[in-house]
Amino acid sequence: MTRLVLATANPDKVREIEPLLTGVDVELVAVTETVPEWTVDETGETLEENAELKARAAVAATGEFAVADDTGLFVDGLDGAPGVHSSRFAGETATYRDNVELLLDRLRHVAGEQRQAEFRTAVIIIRPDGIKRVFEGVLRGRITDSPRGKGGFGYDPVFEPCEGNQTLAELPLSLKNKMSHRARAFMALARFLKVNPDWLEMSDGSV
Ligand code: ITT
Repeated sequence: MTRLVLATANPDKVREIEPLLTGVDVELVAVTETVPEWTVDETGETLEENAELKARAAVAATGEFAVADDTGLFVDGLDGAPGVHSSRFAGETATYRDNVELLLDRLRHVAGEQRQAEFRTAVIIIRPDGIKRVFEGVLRGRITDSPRGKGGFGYDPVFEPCEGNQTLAELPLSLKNKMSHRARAFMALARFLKVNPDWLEMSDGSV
């Protein structure tokens, strides 16, 4: 079984992502389990660039296979904002609540189709020899007029997926974690690794 290092400082992500990789011959471990002081500056201009920065930093720190994800919320009526800046939309030290309040404020005169939005996740897996593969997951929905629900995190209380009339924060977490943008991107990775198991065996660039 190949160890696959998840480039995140958030240990909850391992629990969320592990079930999505069922049937793939990997053991998922958070990079901070091996290198506790691991950090990286997310200075990229796209989700893919940020995911690659994180994954490459994890390969550099561990010498192992690494995977990273980066997510943003793209709102149609805001020309795709907050996008790649979703975690610091309301400032460097913004809380989830600050970000949600700013989003609702920016949309207060925006109605109908312009409130449509999507979460996008980029997932990148990188081998110790530097070769990478990229996957994407998208969840479309709309931004509600006010927050609803206590589950999830981030923008979940104001995001209602197209299928249904509950926000992601009103859905059971187990259901959100099966249908989310992040789940879709990691399931695409899982499909790739199931079809190409050899990809995990070539690690030194000599083959
Ligand atoms: P890393 O340590 O893994 O980099 P991060 O905080 O940068 O974690 P993401 O790239 O996954 O997290 O997400 C960036 C922001 O997008 C995050 O701070 C949330 O505000 C928002 N977000 C991401 N996934 C979300 C989800 O499933 N539901 C609601 N908001 C989400």
